[in-house]
Amino acid sequence: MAEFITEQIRNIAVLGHSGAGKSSLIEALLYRAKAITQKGRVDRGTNHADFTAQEQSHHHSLEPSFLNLDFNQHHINLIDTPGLPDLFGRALQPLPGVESVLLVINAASGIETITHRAFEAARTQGKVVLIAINHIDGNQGKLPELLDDIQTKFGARCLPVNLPAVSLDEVVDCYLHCSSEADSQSEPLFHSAITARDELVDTVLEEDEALMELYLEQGEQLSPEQLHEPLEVALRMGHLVPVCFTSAESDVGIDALLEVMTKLLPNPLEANPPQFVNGFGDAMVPVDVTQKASDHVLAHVFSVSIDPFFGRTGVMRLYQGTMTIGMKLFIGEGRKSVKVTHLFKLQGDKHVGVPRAVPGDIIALAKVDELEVGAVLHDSHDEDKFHLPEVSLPQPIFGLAVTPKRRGDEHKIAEVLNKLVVEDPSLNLSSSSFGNSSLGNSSLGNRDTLGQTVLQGQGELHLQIAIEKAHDLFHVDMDTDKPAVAYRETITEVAQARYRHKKQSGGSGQFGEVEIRIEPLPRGAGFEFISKVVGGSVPGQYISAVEKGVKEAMLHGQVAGFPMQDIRVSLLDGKHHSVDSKEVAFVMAGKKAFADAVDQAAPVILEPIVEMKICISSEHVGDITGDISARRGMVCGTSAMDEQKIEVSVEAPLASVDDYSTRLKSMTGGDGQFSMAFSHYDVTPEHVQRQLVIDTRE
Ligand SMILES: Nc1nc2c(ncn2[C@@H]2O[C@H](COP(=O)(O)OP(=O)(O)OP(=O)(O)O)[C@@H](O)[C@H]2O)c(=O)[nH]1
Ligand SMILES: [Mg+2]
Repeated sequence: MAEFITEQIRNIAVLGHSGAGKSSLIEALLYRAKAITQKGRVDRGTNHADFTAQEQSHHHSLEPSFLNLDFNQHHINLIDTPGLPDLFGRALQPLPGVESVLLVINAASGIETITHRAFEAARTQGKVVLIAINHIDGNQGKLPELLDDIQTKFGARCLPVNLPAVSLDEVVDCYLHCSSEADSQSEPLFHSAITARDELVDTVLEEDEALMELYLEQGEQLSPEQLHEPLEVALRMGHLVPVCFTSAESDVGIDALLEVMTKLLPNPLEANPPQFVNGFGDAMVPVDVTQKASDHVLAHVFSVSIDPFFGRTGVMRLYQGTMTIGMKLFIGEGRKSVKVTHLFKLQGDKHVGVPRAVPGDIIALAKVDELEVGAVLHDSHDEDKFHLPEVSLPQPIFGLAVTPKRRGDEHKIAEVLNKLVVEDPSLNLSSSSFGNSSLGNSSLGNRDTLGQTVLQGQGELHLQIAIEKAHDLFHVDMDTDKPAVAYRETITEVAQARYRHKKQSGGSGQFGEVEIRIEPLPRGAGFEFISKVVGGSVPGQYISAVEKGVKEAMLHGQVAGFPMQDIRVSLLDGKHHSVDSKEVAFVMAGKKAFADAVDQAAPVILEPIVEMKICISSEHVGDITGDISARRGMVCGTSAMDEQKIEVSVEAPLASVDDYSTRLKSMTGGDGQFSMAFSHYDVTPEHVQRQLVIDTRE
């Protein structure tokens, strides 16, 4: 591999909806640049980006993969990403490591869910976006309409840098070497190439008044070289989104795309630099990276893969300094250094060893167990607290309870699931039933979910793929089931009870007597214990024993055995015996008095209520709101996201929407999306309580 400098590097993540042709396009680019000797095909499982057995059997990309090519003295790092909606979290993972996003759109299907989400994510993170309209072969008639649609949805700033010739066997350049001879080849499908060029130049000139004046006064044609700086400004500000046309099948537009990547897309020094910060919490201050080869080493890990053979491989973007074999690096605030023994460029499944890496490059480090997504590697303790703010990933909305098929595999399963979560931060492991910390925090004992490991992710497919991987790669088998909903119980009235625990068996006995009052607390308040004992009727050392007994009783409510919450318990009075009073006697008395009081305090079952935001096309709004009402949910409002998309805000009991991922897919043909977050607990309607009581008795 040739040596290169930072200015020659381009880092490009390829995003877009499944089937857009991202992996095929990468294959065509690699082949054209002679980085591979044979052009593989996704449908035959021979393309280089989809190299895992799982990807080859699914015929879809399932995780980010890293490829690179050298073309015209440039080194281009390409990151392929999955386009399946369930795997969008994985598609977002490489964004911190790149300057540019190539957003691929299938000309036959037009703008799809992931096209939208990827465009928004890329711009929110300040990435330069280049759009490729792929599958142009066979879809000629649809192209002008699609370009209009792109401009309507993503802004008039989306301008073609080439146009397909009417024959569809080539593309006509509109910017870099636009000529009058080729001018009319794109007509009547599109404008002439020169008209398209003028539009582009006008947009670029808006970034540079002096150049604009020169252009207007002298009527001079400006060369792409003269326009380079304002073009880069327009790209990084998002004022210009170049559009090009390709066919990964017939290789049309592949040369042109390579040229656009090398001549228009920014090198690492020209893009919006990532905002590193030093320190945490209130002490956090922004710091700028220098991107100098001679500076301290600073690298950020944005992807980690764990393979039974290769071990842990971290893919990182080098921001500063030169990384070399043999060098010792620190990871975050770790005191112990790690030695760089294996430094690689990844080419699909191939690890190609390199002796060094320069700033701006994407490289991999293998066999370092401490590597995690977000880790920062550096060679001086000055940078111990440097890090990049975390990329926000979609919240997990779907969970499966997992149990080992074989007894005794619990430990192995936990280990493998943890590996999967390290690789894919959009997965989540929880021992609560849903909504990770939001519900997890309120779990007091958790009778219904105790011991249940729940794997959470974006949808059924996301989790199915993870479980399949655990089986294929790590040879663990799991049973999966719908996770239990974390029901709770509480009381609705004030009650008082007195209980005497007395036991005389042979020698010394047990004696403890308590009187308590219980009262409902506001929702979410948890548990309070107050002692109002006067005159030492319950001696100080036994008061905490009473509290312990009450807490034990609260683990299993009396309606259906769910943990209890939102209750204040006041210890009012009691009796003790100078010989027979012991801690255990007061624990028992507390427990029984509490149970007797709950009996008289009209106990009820509480259920978790979630807030949901459902984003759908306007034609589905009626179906969705009707369905939500039928599921005991409440529509709180709707708002228009753009001309076609509506966001419906909803509150619903978790129990009736815990299969919503599958439900929404079937109601909208896969077009809808939703997010879900825990809101609060509410009293479960009586008929549902009755059913829960029957269910728990069975
Ligand atoms: N006719 C035609 N077929 C294409 C083109 N690009 C890709 N395909 C085919 O479309 C199918 C999907 O292509 P992929 O490259 O796997 O699409 P992807 O965007 O990587 O899809 P995911 O990995 O699921 O996100 C494959 O069968 C390709 O052979 C194209 O330009 N023209
Ligand atoms: Mg793919």
